Amino acid sequence: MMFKDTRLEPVWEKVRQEIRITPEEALSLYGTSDLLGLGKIANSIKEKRTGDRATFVVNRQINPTNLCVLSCKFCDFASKKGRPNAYALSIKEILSKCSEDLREVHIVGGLHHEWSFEDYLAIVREIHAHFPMIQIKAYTAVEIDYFAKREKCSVKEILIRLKEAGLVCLPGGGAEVFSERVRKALFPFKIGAPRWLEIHRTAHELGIRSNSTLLYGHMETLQERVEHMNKLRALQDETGGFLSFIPLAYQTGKTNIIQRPASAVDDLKTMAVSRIFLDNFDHIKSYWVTLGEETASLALAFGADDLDGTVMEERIMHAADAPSPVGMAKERLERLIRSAGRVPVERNALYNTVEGGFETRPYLVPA
Ligand code: V47
Repeated sequence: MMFKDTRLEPVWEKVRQEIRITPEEALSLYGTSDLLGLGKIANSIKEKRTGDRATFVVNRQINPTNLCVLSCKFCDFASKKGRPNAYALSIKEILSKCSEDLREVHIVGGLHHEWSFEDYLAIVREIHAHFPMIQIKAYTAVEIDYFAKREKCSVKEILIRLKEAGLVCLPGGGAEVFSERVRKALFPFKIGAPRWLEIHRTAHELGIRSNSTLLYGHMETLQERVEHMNKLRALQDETGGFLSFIPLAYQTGKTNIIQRPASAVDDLKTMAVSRIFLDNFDHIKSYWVTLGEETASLALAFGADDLDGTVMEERIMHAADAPSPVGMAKERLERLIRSAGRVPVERNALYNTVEGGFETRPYLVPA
């Protein structure tokens, strides 16, 4: 492989020999002017793992409530009691959003001041009872922490009860960026890195897989992004329980934290750096909701192997004025994947393919 920026050569050599790169090398990749060279390295890793395929899932996001006891400065979604946009869905309303064609429901929402853990648990139990064919991905580590504190019990107990009710994996939200500096400035009352990682470690120990995210493009530094990925890589070395990494481009909304969203160059670099750095992650997700369709499609040549899903009713990013659609028909997702020169493959929440094709490696619960 030839590079315009010869500084990419040592990284390419390591990738070829399957030697992991250091955080310093990951940080230096952000400094390259050879965007396409960086993309080629990430793409070679992606293609070695999953060839020309790109997966997607027929899923639906359900945000049961936007009422939230937290007041994170970066969030446009959360609301308070009495505000005109505040809402809380009933179980009946939630069930009416589910249908048998779904392979996954993705449930995340606010920390409701009046709901008990039993209320949140009932959502999982009822969906599972009525739609046993749908895999349920529900509640971020932030919610799990809230349930454990409200119930005065351990995270392990909460997760066991959720698993019994039908939960198969945790979404990756709530991680934001693992930086105490940013946490103090933007989300001081939300859990930090140690608790987020502890909750995911506990989930993995119980055989509950999970995703991971990085919220970027606000006030974090590039070094903080890499430190974040480094913490995820270390936990993945321990447990192997993460299914995917999802870089979430911050939607500027009305919070006035930053005036402009990250550039497409930054989006693609972040995608590529994560694919190269996170050598122990099977999947890197290009989330079209935050990237927009064009960048999300380009990202499939910069290391991403998955375009997430039909989503149907996205509320969190759209509360922050995300310009992407709120959902996408399956056919449109497939077209988007084909337009990127990839072969669309439908998957479920656990990344098993729906019709033949490849299987993800089996996950063994650590002893
Ligand atoms: O934790 C909040 C982020 C996350 C904004 O696991 C914002 O498969 C951008 O985690 N602009 C929730 N991001 C969403 C999430 C997610 C999404 C898709 C798939 C999966 C998965 C997980 O959204 C929050 C926060 O980091 N967020 N506000 C915003 N204005």
